[in-house]
Amino acid sequence: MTSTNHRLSQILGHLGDIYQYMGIEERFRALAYTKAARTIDNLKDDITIYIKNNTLEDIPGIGESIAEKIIEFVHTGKIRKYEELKKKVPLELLDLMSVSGFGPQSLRQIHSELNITTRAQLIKALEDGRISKLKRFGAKKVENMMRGLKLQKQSQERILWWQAKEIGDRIKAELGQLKEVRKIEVAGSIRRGKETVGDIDILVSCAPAHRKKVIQAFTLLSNRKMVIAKGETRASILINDFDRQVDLRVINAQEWGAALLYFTGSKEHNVYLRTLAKQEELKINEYGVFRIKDGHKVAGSSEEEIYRVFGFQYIPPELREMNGEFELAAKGKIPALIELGEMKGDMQMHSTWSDGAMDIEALARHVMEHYPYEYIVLTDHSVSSRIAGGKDEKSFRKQFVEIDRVNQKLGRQLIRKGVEVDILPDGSLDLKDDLLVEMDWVCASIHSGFAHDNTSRLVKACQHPLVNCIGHPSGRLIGKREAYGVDWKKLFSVAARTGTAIEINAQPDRMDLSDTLARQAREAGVMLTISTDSHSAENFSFMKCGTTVARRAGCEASDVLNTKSWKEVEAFVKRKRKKQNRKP
Ligand code: DGT
Ligand code: CA
Ligand code: CA
Ligand code: ZN
Repeated sequence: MTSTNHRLSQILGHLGDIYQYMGIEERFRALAYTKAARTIDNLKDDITIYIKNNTLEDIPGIGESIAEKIIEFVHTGKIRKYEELKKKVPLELLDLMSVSGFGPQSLRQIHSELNITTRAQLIKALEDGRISKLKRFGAKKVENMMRGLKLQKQSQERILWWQAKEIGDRIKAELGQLKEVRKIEVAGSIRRGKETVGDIDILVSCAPAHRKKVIQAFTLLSNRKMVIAKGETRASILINDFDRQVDLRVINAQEWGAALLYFTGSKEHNVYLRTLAKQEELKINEYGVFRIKDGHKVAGSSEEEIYRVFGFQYIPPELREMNGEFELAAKGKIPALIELGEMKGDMQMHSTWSDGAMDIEALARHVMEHYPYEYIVLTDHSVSSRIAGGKDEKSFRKQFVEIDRVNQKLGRQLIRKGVEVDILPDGSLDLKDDLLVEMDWVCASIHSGFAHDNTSRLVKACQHPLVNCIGHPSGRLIGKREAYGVDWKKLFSVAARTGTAIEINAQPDRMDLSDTLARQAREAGVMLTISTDSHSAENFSFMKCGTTVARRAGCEASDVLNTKSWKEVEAFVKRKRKKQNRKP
């Protein structure tokens, strides 16, 4: 429906860019197309309705010439002028026009004199000195261009959710100190818990008279690098952390729910709500929900209220990805998503015995002081993880004695005996069964052979009666290392059948299982664990990262083993040993 508007708006926007590229003689046309693109993207009704009613030219900014193009697009799916022009310009370079050091004139010269059409060719020509030989391209300009390119690349990259969340929380705390700020929230992909984040979105409500002051304070935040834009109700800055962009929107208190819903997204989730609204003769935007016929406001102050208007249960931000959430909400079947406070233990961590930074006693005391856990499982590495200081059977037996000593000193059975045992290339384990059988919890992981499909190794590990969990199952490191190949369907079915848990590793660059895989695992009946894989004191706080992944996977507490008491963990271990006919 609005997808026609969207596609049309994109093409008109590209035309605007092309005219801008063509230079100063075309500047009015450039402006007209850019504006028309924006207008059409914000239209409530499908553009075809305007054509039918012959009201195209009533839309502000749509003159005769653009109206013709629109009609052509709706009838033929194309705009001939666009097809023609896009053959003449280096399309891939057009989004560089706004980057410092570039600009239409420079790009045209580079294109016509060096026949460069792609970003890669451009970088090469900058590096091998061809560009600095062009007229009007001095060393200083070239340097500026290089810097511009680097910055643009950085801003295009995405950062980890955890990093973005820290930035968002910091800004929320700093700006929230302003007494004029009534409510403040971090919205966008951070609020939804997406594993990587593009930019940071902050929403503030305040009295209209205080907007100016709030926006001023935002542009003066302690970690700002530069101000990108500043208006009456919004502003954007770049901050020093990862050169990230932060967008601020300032709204009135009675618009809070509508604005929060809008700026939390996802875009697809919002678009669907808009479609529904239209069917019910309503209009939804960042200011509220309104009756179309008389403009009467039906809802807007809270998200709950807005969902209710459409007959939906409240949908938590982590589920707003057009992933079946509306079907569930309509039936009142949104899961009671797992909460951080429901975690009763942490089941993967490393001490100085392998590659951790804290000795066992310090680690235990840190946990006791900061976390309400009933248990933690110490899982140092096994022998073949040499770089990680992996230990042999003798060392683990010594460690058992140390664990007993610390527990006794603490006066409670906080620390449980575990291991992160290596799964060897043939799928066998790195430690003998007669040691593993004495462990309270055995987590098995792959630390080698990342280039292969590892399904058979993981399946074999699951079939081992003494393996209770598969650690960081995909092996990915976000932005650094791809996951190895795994037939997930097969693995999940074997894990469910054998009573083997699968880990959601809560390290921010792992999030492994990912949200999508964790969802599949849950649906296959696999018991999950969420563990921080802590190597130092601060790492324990990553649990929040893990519960966020689980929430996005639709998990309730009952889907995650370490929301349960240690007694139930023991029962889980016993069941598998018994089933696989190997008693301790
Ligand atoms: P990101 O920043 O790439 O990680 O992802 P988001 O989801 O934070 O996206 P962003 O920052 O572009 O926009 C924040 C929210 O604002 C987005 O989730 C939904 C809403 N939004 C932005 N642009 C549009 C739009 O054109 N239409 C609709 N319906 N919503 C939008
Ligand atoms: Ca964002
Ligand atoms: Ca944004
Ligand atoms: Zn590991």
